[in-house]
Amino acid sequence: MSALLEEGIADYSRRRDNLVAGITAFADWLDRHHGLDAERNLRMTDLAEALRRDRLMLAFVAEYSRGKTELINALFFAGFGQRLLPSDAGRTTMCPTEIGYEEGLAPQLRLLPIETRLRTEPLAHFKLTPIEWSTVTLDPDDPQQMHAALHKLAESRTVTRAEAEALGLYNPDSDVGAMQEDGSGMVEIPAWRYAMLNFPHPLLKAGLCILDTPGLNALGTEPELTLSSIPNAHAVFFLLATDTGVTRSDLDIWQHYVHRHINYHIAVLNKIDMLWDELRGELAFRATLNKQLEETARILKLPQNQVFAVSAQKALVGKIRQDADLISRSGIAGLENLLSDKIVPARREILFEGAITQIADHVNNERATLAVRMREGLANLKQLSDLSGKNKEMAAQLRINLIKDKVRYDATAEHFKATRKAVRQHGEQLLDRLSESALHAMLEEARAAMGDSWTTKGLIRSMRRLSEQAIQRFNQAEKLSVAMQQYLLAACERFHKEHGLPRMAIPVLDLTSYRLRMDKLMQETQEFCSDPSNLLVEKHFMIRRFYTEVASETQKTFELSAREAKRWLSIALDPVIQRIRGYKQMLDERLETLGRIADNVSGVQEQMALVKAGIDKLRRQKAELDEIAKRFESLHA
Ligand SMILES: Nc1nc2c(ncn2[C@@H]2O[C@H](COP(=O)(O)OP(=O)(O)OP(=O)(O)O)[C@@H](O)[C@H]2O)c(=O)[nH]1
Ligand SMILES: [Mg+2]
Repeated sequence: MSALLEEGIADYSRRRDNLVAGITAFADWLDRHHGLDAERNLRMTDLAEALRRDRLMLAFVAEYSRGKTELINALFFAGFGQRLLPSDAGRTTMCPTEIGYEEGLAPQLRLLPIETRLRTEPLAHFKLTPIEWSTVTLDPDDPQQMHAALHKLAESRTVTRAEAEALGLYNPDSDVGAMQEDGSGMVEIPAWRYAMLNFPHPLLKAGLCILDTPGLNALGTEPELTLSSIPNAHAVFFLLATDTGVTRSDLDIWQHYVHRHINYHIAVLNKIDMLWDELRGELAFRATLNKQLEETARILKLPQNQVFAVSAQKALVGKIRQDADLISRSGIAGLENLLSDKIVPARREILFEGAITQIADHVNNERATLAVRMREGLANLKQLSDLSGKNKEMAAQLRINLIKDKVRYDATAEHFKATRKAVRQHGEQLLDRLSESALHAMLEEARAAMGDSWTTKGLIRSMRRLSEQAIQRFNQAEKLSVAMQQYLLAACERFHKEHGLPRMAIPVLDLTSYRLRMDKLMQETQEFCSDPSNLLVEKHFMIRRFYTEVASETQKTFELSAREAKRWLSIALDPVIQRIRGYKQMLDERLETLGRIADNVSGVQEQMALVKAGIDKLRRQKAELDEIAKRFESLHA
């Protein structure tokens, strides 16, 4: 692993840890000065936990034998001194492989048997059900053992055509999305459906997650890859080989599985060592390579700076032999720099900006509230010092004025109750739109319609209807989310305009990323439904499988948006309510002070001392909070 990449990842982990520490410090401050309630505490922990669990997902997609696995070996696992993941001529990686690290889980390879394809549950379900997987423990100190164990990723089995067909892995009418028959009626199929490699590598520990995929034939058979994993990856590496150029099936994969999604794409022209030719010299090599690079960028419609030329194999060999010249000629540094300078920082920005903004708003609201209280305390002090030596009728008059202020303020506070109610009602409706039971009813209806339908057309019609209904529900939820945020903003503006309280930051509920997911899903479904090859009667199996994944992905998106909305609802009103309470308390205190003086219960000096002590306490709180705010500011840098 390059020093730069290592540094980039280490910096990422460090900043993430600092952020988590900052959040904890703020939660502690709230606890000491407000008595942090259980719910708020939970929210802070949630935010910290979400940061800790964040994953940066890189997917490697290409036709078979382009060198995906070799590149992963070279980029991440050369330190083992050998080829760790199986990479060989012809089809090698037989099942999609997710490589990452989950804390608390021993190094291991988990494999999902291919027979699970006979069942209706989506892949997401199996991922949550460890018992369905076959597990091999790995010993990171023993590269031989690891190498042997990882060979399972290349395992295949031979079954009859009927068996392969039942598994949805063989289709006599099409060679897309299926395995080939060998002429004797037998079909070679993968032994495993999916693999998860848990491994304590520094990059993986820092939150990097890699998805290695098999070539074209296998991509089409697992809709979760095409509907969820690949579109949701943070970056997709698409590989080509110099010896084959851009073939028809390369283009098929690029167009169907990569380019149409909005993630960040990198094309990698691999195996440049095949162009190395001692007899032709460096210049001729460069010329040929540049021509191929330009051609690739043009065909794939990618900017040149997103197309890289490497030799994964020579990079791996160079790293294992510590041959600096070979490493340099392999071109791997270009990709490593891209990861460390662009992909990792971009992800970090999104993640950090989101979390920091959220927490910084919260801190700033607290700071503003403290400032208001201090300002009012000082005004109170001034008024008291003006009072000293004057008669107590003066105190009574001041008190009457203050009561008028308070009546006005109470009216605004009362008005806010209506806002609160409206926001809550909208929130409930929103959650109802996205609720599991609502979706469940829709899915059941679609499932029943599909069950009754004997024709492919009927199946397709039900699926289309389902996707339209789902997006309609999502639209309604999004509208409600906009409306409730507007209510809240209007209410805050009133406190500002009528009572001179500083404006405050309201937490933002942003469902855009989920809307994009829904739009994409809708588009995928429409395309699937209008693809003539899916209208064949034999494709019932495929349609049902596709349906299961659409349902699962919709469910996931609804669930995530609902969770986001719930979180928003639980925090959105908080800052305003805190502010209302704080201001009211302060008005009450001033009234009480004036009351005591007017009623001769206490002297002006005595009250002034009390108010001063109060201000000192606020100053100390503010100093602590300023320190915490500084921590967050330094994270922005
Ligand atoms: N000459 C040369 N061969 C390479 C290079 N990269 C990979 N190969 C070879 O190409 C073959 C295929 O590599 P893999 O890494 O298995 O390819 P893959 O894309 O993972 O293929 P599947 O797993 O089947 O989808 C292997 O024999 C590699 O050693 C390279 O840069 N140069
Ligand atoms: Mg492979």
